[in-house]
Amino acid sequence: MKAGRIRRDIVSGSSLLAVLLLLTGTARAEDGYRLWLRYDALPSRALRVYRPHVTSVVVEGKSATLDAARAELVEGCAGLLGRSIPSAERIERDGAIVVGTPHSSPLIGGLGWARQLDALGAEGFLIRSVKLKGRAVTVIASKGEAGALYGAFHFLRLMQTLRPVGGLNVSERPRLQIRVLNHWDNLDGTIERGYAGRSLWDWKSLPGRVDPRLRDYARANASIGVNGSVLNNVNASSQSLSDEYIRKTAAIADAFRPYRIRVYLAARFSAPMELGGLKTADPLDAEVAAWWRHKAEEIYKLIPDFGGLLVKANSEGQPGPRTYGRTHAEGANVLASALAPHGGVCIWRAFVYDADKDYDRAAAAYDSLRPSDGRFAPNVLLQVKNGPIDFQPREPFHPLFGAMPKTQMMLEVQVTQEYLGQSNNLVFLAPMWREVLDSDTYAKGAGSTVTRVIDGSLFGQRMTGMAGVANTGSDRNWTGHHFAQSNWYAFGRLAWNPDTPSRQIAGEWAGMTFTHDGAALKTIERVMLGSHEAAVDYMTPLGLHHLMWGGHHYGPAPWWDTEPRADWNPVTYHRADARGVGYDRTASGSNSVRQYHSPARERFSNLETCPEKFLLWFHHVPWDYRVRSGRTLWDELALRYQRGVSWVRWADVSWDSLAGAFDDERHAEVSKKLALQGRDAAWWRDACLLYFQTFSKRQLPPGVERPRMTLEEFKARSLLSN
Ligand code: GCW
Repeated sequence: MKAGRIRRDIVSGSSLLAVLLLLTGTARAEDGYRLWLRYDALPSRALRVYRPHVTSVVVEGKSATLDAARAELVEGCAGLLGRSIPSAERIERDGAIVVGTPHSSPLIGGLGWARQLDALGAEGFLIRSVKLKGRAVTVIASKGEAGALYGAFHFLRLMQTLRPVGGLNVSERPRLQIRVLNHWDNLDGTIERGYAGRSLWDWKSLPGRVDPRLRDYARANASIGVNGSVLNNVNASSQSLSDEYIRKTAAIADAFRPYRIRVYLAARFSAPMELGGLKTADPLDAEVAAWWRHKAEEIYKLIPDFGGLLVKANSEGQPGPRTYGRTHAEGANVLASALAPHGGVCIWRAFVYDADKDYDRAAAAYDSLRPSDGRFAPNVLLQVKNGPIDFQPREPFHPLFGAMPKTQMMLEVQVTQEYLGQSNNLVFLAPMWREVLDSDTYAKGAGSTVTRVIDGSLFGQRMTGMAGVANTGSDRNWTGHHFAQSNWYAFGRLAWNPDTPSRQIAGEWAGMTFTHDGAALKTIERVMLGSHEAAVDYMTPLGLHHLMWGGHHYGPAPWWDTEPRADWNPVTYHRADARGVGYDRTASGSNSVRQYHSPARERFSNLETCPEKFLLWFHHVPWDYRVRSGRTLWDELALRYQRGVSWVRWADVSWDSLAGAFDDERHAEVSKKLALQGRDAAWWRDACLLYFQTFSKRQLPPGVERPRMTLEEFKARSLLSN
């Protein structure tokens, strides 16, 4: 008896050793590659609590997705709990984690949960602590395998964030159906607005060789519920739809499929001409329609779960239906009807603007798309950027939300930080996206939030979705800045549930990515949650927008007036003069405020009621106007810029205080980036204030530091090349 126990101890001791060796063997530098899916051993107090609840993983059935769920749980639980967790065929003891669908698993089929699971759909799941076969077990069940996989990741997240795993009764389902990353990746491997290396898709070696990294990309996405990737740039090359590239795309789709990521492609509207040799791409031309139909058939033959096509049309030089005098709806519908028999969707971007003389770019998309309301085919979604200009540090919500009740609308946010310090500035974007989601469009009275437009509850739209312009690349840590990973994470969490609070997202991510130490976590969360407001302060406070250097969009150039199009020049947007600063979009100006429903329209129109954060977006305001603080506009502007700079210093000191709380490697790398951010913030403040001062002719108020260079010096060199 005694000998037997000792022997067992030796056996379990040696398997523990094996796990430890395995962990050391696979332990690599803390380079950020593992993202939030780090499965290092939890603090010992957590181990004591969790270990009895997790003793084996029982995933009945075999399929690529079930295998993925099993592998993730076995590896994740072993890592987190510091001991090997076997995959078992059946429930043999307390603490089994039973995963699957009623179809794949007789154990789950026997629970009688079919009705509840049906209600949660193929991507939703239940996680419950129950007694099964006389044992205390945890069941992760879904109607579909995708839901089982999402449930597995959810369960791991509970442990990674030190939440209880006993007495569980979790019920989840995604609020939005299409949760898709848009990669602006070019076929030559470069990425438009990408700041983390080159494209993850190595087109040259596809389809023969598929980079194993794609599996980790898919895992990461599945862990946050992202279920689609548009692989190529919306400024699309026709080549992406060629036979050759469809075969390459199919290889990527194969790699993603176990993780339930569907691939989509961006389509160039004129592809029937460039690839098919047709004389026109007119959407009402029968040959053009046939070309798209055949193309769809060809794609679906190789990729049966292909998601669909994304189109940027008649925008920034892209071809589109307007070229042929057709509407956007006519353009979208020709692709949609080709995709419909296969269950695919056409996602049509609303980022369209013209260059009529004296027009207001903020009004353009609404004016050109709204007349098409009710004319789009049932499998078209209109993808609308959060604001009416272009992913600026802060914009009011896009007036198209709430303006097209008969059109299915998706929200597009930019995860890559084109206008927010790229991969040098720490800016956590969940609060920015929340601000838009929570905005009230008043389309059907108070409470008609953007969330309710896109989740379908306001207008009863059948298909729903959210897109994020991806920030991933070939950099070892995927996103350039370690904290930019949090924006990828936040995108997934908000697309799953657009009501998720920013604080929760920050806390989860930081806990999984950096540390379980409560005090350290609080500090990281505080830095994250204040970072967007701070960036707005040091870049474009009080509703200013589009002040950046042309071309690369990094750093300030409010003086810029040499772009061929006026609507690419900062001077068009700030309109500074001797009297004041800001864009009058009220009835006395461009009147684009008319596009908002009442009472938002009146609130924005009135200088007294306009939220201060949008003041200069909607109004041209005199330098001596008294803002709510009682200060003049000029003083307030200067102090906001200073506040942004001071915040970065505070963040830097806070970050320093975290030394030793986790690995030195990532700590040092973030420190370096914070130093750059400090430089950038001061640069923005100084360059903008010196420039605006040439109009305001006022002194900087006390508390604002003196610029370290002259305006001419700032104009002479771009921050990026500095
Ligand atoms: O933000 C702007 C970018 C362009 C981009 C465009 C768009 C893909 O500067 O690089 O083009 O938006 O969203 O289409």
